[in-house]
Parts: sequence; structure tokens; C-alpha cells
Amino acid sequence: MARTLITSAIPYINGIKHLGNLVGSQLPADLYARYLRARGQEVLFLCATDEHGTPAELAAAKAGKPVAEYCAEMWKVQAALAQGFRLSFDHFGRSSSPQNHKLTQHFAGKLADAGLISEVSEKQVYSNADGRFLPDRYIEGTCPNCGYDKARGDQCENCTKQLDPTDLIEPRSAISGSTDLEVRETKHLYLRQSSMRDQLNEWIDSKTDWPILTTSIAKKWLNDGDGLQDRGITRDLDWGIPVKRGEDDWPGMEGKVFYVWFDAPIEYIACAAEAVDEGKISDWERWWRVDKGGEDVRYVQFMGKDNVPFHTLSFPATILGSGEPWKLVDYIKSFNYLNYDGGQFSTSQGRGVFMDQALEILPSDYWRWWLLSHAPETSDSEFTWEAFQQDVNKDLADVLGNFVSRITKFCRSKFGEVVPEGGAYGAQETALIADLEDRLARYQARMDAIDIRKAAAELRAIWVAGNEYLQSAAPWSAFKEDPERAAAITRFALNLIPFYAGLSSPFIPDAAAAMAEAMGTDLEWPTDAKAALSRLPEGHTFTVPDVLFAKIADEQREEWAAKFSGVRT
Ligand code: B3M
Ligand code: ZN
Repeated sequence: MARTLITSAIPYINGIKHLGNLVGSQLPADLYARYLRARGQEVLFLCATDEHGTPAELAAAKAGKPVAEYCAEMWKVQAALAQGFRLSFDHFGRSSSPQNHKLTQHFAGKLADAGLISEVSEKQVYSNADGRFLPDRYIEGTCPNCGYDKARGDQCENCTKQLDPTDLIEPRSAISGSTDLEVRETKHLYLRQSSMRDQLNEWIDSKTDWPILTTSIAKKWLNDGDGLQDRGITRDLDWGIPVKRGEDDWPGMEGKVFYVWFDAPIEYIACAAEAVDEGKISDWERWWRVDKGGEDVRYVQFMGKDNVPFHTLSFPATILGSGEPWKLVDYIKSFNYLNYDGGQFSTSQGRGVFMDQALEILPSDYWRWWLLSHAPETSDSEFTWEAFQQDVNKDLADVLGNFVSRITKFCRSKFGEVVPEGGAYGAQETALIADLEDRLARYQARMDAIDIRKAAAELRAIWVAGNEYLQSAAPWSAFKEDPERAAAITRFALNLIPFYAGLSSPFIPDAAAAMAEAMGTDLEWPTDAKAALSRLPEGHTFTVPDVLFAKIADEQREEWAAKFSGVRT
């Protein structure tokens, strides 16, 4: 059986993700995982929270909580939202897990053994009052450019000028406010990824089937300018994975932790180990180690374009540099940005619709369908309330929902809640079967290629074909003169419902499950349209399902557009 390992970029712990984040990694990864499972593949689908780094420390401080407590709470919030959107992770882990501590320290040790880590002395700001080195954004002061008095050591928020902490006038600690700062010498570890340029170039060149978005970003950073500079992989923070060389202490590195972007991708691996320790899967090395069964696994990653350099350069450098047979990614699906109503979604500004807010106003299938069918694949795309209302009403309510409701209600009124007997499929049914056979093949080809918008368009066309059939076969007219014919049409149309349920389940899992349940069948992928469309036998009972999709009214659209026009407070 084919096996696919799927990871989504792991969301930062600080705060709730917006719909632009969702459609750029977790949601398309879920679509693909559900599709492959439906096609009978063995899938391991992993995601986690990305819990280290300055933003996590700052968010915890803002919430007035110890960082470990803050992260544990936010993990629960994010896990519940993932569940709300029906993201079917086999495990939703945490980059702060003991498994990730161990693996990250292991990789650092192997890289050091291979001579790929250097120790570099740097000058850094030390706060005597806080008893610690301060990262750039922990230093505040007056901007030399505009005079703003809360400029941070990396950037002035007021005039956007990029700064060095030493540029600030009257610098102070953002933690304590103390101005008792001094510049001290400190050592950090650097990953010598520049020495791996040829190896990485060769590897990327071998990936001729990757999306252009992925390879163009990778090549740009590999070859122009300073993209493949050696990177510092340690930081002076309290919260994070302590710097160790395997299980051993690292002299000179006391009190330091690994940089968040060093340990975050390693969590993809550690996450599988967490899943084993929690009894969810029996073995993780058969997914992750080429020498332990992993050679048969295809590994696919999903992420926004801003994450591509880390996944095409730094993480592969870590894996290759370790000299151990870990699995390298086989395919990277990356995404452009989804914009919000004439601007950008923004977490820091609270602009747009966030995952929790979306679920408060509509069930997840509405969002899943719209977001996936507008996935920003070849260019940025835009969410507007008008487009959302129009597409949801048309595709989900008028086409799919209406089809299901119309035929089940018609059947109930004329034949009862039972698949009618009598009559045989005729020319119209044969023609539609042939058409659906072609469409099914095209839909599967798009899904196999993770061509999401085009796959959604094929699925929509499959729904439309059934609607048009019903409209033209018109069992309500046939019923008067030729009840046998009406029975055959009705039976065929009812059979389209489990067919649609199976095909639609990766996009709209709840509606698909409701359709299958109403028809008294299991969700099944229809490999053969002809066989699938005779699946419900004569005399099989069903129930008319509740309305699958309600239309969005103009007043609702206006209310939501107004509600989400400002910034989240
Ligand atoms: N947490 C960035 C993001 O959420 C980062 C991804 C890590 S993937 C290893 O967009
Ligand atoms: Zn400024």
C-alpha cells in the first residue's frame, strides 16, 4: 500500500490564526490527507504548535502568565479550533515536547560531529537589572529617525525603519525598563549551511515537478546574495530547548537555547514520536527513517511562501548535515497570500477574520469550500464578503444542497423514503455515467497533483452535471405518463448522492457525512462511476436530510462585513 507523510507548517503559539494562515498550510494539507485516505492510502498527517522564540515569551508576558502555562493553554485553544475546522491531524503536537528537546539536541550533536557548527563570538546587549542578554526586540528606546519613544531594537513601528539596538537613543530593557545596559561579548553557534550550497542546489535541481513558487524562492535564496549565509542557531532566551551536544553539556553555551527556526522543523519528526508515546501510532521510524521502512514513503509539506526558505535550505541542511538517513521532503506545496477586503490579513493588527470568529458565524464546511476553491496557488487571492456570499450560495446551496433536497423530497412525496423499484437506466443515464467517468478521472488527476482550485472546479462541475440532469430528465413530469421512467430517474439521482458524498468529503467532510448518513451508506470513494451509480439497490431506505447549506442573506453579509471591517481588540 502506498504511504504518504504529510506535514503542515506548524502555527506559532502566540494567538489565533486568521483564515489567510489557514488556507496557506493546514487546510490544504488536510484536503490532501483526506483525499489520499479516501483513495485507500496509508497516511500520517502531522501538525503541532511552534512554541519557542521571542514572540511566545512576549505574548506570555502580555498575558501575565508563565510562558509554559501560556503555551499549554494556547495549545488547547489551537487544537480545539483545528478540530472545529475538521483538520484531521493524526497528531497535533507541541514543539516544546520532551521528544523534540531530545531530537533537536541530537541533531545539533550530529551536525557538530560533522564539523558543520562553528562557535562565533558576538557583541550583545546585556541587562544588569534583568541578569540576561536581551534580544533585539527586548530593547526599546527613541527612534533616531522619527523620535518615536517606543521604537524596538529591530525596527521602529512608527516609521518602519529597520534598526540595530545600538541605534536607539536612550535604550532600555523592555522587560524591566532598566537603562543599566552594557554591551558584552557572548558566544553563539552557527550552522555552516553555506558549505552545503552545491549539495542543496543539486537536490533542488532534481525536483523538476515542484511548483514554480517553491523552486523560484529556493533558488533565489540559494544563489543570489546572502540567502545561504551561515545562520545563528542559538539565542539568549529562558524559554526554549537548552543547547546541548546530544546528551552532553556544551561548554560556553550555558543558559542558551536553540533558535526557534532550528527546532521547529525538527518537531515534524518529534511529532511522530509523540504520536507513538501517546499510543496513536505504533512506530514512527518507518515514516521518518529511510533505513527503517521510510524509503517507501512519499513526504509532502504544505506552507505559505514566507516559510519556503527554511524548508528548502535550513531544514534540509540540518537533515543532510546530520549524515543520518532521515527522510527528506519529496514535494513542497507552497502558497501565496490571501488578502482581506482590499488589504492584508494581519495578526499583529487584528485585521481580517480569525479562525474562532469564522466558526462563530458559520459551520466549517462553508469556510473550507470557499477558502480551498480560492486557494492562493498561482497568485495572491482575495476574500471579500460579496464573493463569499455569492460563491457559497451558488455552489453549496443552489447546486449541491438544492440537488440533494429536491430529489429526496420528490422521492418521498411520490414513492416514500425508499429507492423506487422498476424501470431501467436509459440513454440519458448512460450518457451521464460516461460524462462522470471522464470528470472523475480529471478530478482525481487534479487532486493527485494538489492542483486545488482546479480540483474544486472539477468537483463543482460534477455537482452541476447532476443538477442539469435532474432538470432535464424531470421525473416530476415523467411521473404522470410513465411512472417506471420516473422511478428509474429518481433511483439514478438518489444514487448520485452517495457518489457526491464520497467525492466531496475531502472538501466538505461534515456535509459529506450527513449525505451518506441520510442515504444509509458508508462514505466511500467511487473508483468506478458506473458501479457507484447503481450502489443503492431498489427498496433501500433513506431519510430526507436537513438542509445541507443555508443561503447567506444580504443582511447577514452586511452585518459581517461591518463587524469585521475594523481591527480585532
Ligand atoms: N511557525 C511560521 C508560521 O506559522 C512558523 C512555521 C514553522 S514550520 C516549521 O507561519
Ligand atoms: Zn521611527
